[in-house]
Amino acid sequence: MRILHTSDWHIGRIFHGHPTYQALREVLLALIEVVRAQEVDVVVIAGDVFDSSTPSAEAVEMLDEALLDLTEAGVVVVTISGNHDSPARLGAKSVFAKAAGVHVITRPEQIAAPVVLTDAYGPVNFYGIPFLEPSRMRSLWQVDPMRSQKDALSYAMGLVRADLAARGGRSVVLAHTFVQGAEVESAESERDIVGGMDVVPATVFEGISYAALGHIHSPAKLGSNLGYCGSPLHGSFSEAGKPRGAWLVELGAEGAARVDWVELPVPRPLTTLTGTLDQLLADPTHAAVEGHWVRVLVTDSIRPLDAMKKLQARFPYCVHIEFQPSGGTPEVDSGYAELVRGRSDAELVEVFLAKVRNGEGASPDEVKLIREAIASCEVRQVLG
Ligand SMILES: [Mn+2]
Repeated sequence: MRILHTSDWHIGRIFHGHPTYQALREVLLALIEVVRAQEVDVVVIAGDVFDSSTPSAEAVEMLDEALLDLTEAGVVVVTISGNHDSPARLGAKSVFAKAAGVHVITRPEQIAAPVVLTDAYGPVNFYGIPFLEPSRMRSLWQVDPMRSQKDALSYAMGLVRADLAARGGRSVVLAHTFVQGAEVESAESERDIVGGMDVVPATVFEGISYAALGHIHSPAKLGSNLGYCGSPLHGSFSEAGKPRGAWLVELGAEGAARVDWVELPVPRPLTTLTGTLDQLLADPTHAAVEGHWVRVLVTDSIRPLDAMKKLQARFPYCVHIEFQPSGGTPEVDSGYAELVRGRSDAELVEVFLAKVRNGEGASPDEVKLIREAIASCEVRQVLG
């Protein structure tokens, strides 16, 4: 049996203000090509199908299209809800989806009710563990302690093992959680979710033929039969350069016989450029990345005017600027209190400018502007 492991589609995600539907559609079409070319039998999606618990109409439609394409390619689909998904929304109409071979597992009650598929070597049990919130599991399962992901996943895997012992056969587990060993691949785009390092030891998946993990957005192989495949699109600049793809798992008589990485296209790579504004706008070596998503670290000692507008004239997908003046950012030292004591409002602005511009104070024109602006505020205050 051939299984393609993908996860964290995050349909509907906004990347620095830009929708990602078209880019994701392109990658998913490539994934469907892989499914056909590699004669995949089952596609597993390990959670965070949508980016939002209230997906837009376009996001819902996009998932329907992708699932329809997959079923038309002749595969069975098994998926779970991740922490970004609303279990109720993702699971809506799942009874009908099931009739088409799309198994959507969003409720903890479904953990020990595997999707059983059969190949020449017998049954393969697909267990889906949707993202679990320990505090909610405590009341459902009446188990103590139930405080961490480790507690929740250990208990869930106990349910899986008990069911598997009774059934026999090979097993694939889908889970959306942070498993130990993947820390290095943890990036900005999931760190807000991961929060504290509530990690689950990889040993909870021992004895399972293959564990298809989701939650970490870059690939991480944690053993011969478990790992993360990451998200189809880069979600943050910290993921730049990390591959995008899926794991192709060949299940033999005894379990995972081989696990191969399948590269998927990157519609628009991410690049970080560093330099002064003039250098960035002139340097011919940057021609190759003009169409990339670009983050720029501007090193001018004085913050240049209209930097974003100028950069976007050359790099239309420049989405983020950070100012890192070459002399370093001046420290607000203890002497600052002394510096501002007893100053007029206009003087305060001038002192501040000199401070943040490495000593370069306001120009005569700026002094005039500052004084006029402050005077007009003072007049308004007097008038009430
Ligand atoms: Mn995710």
